[in-house]
Amino acid sequence: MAETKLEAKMVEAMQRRASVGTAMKSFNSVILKFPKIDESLRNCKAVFEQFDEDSNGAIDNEELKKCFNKLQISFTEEEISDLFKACDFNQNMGIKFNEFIVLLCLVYLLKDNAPGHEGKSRMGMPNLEATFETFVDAFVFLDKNKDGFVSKNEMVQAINESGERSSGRIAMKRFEEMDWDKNGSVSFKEFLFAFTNWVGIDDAEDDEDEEEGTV
Ligand SMILES: [Ca+2]
Ligand SMILES: [Ca+2]
Ligand SMILES: [Ca+2]
Repeated sequence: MAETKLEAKMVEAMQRRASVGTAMKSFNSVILKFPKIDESLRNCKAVFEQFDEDSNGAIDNEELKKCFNKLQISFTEEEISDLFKACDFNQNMGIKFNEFIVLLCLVYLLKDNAPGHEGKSRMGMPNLEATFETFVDAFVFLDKNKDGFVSKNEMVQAINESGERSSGRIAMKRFEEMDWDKNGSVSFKEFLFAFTNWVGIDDAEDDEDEEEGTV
């Protein structure tokens, strides 16, 4: 089901991570972590601003390369460009703040296979990495059959376990919010985009549509 090389790598990394297991016990325990996640992501804004060198509210390919250098993330040009395309959701050639969070979290997941990294900071941002770990953990919790995607049934199952009376309806609604391309399954990337919405990260830049191309 993976469409690109990058997506295939992400599924692989997720499955590897899933074999370790999850600390999540219920969907509610995920929700309880929202306030802390929110705080941590707000701190991420400072990182974003630091790498948005021309302060235009988006990180372009060059800025991203410098960012990776600084964070000592050794990805090939092709990988960086693939990541950029994968996270530049509205394809306006720039990574907005919420897209940046998704991108960093994907990097976090992909770096999981680096040998000898257990228990060490992968990116030099321990607080943020703890939040990313929560995202990964939550996804592993939802992906019961460990195929690297969350299906509608898996979502319903997870929310049913939480014992909410209206859980079926909530689960469907959550699932539809997450399944951005409406292909019936939720990838980790889609999950992350949904999460950044749920915890209330808005980039408050909806009104600056046609600014690309200005030099
Ligand atoms: Ca910029
Ligand atoms: Ca699954
Ligand atoms: Ca999907």
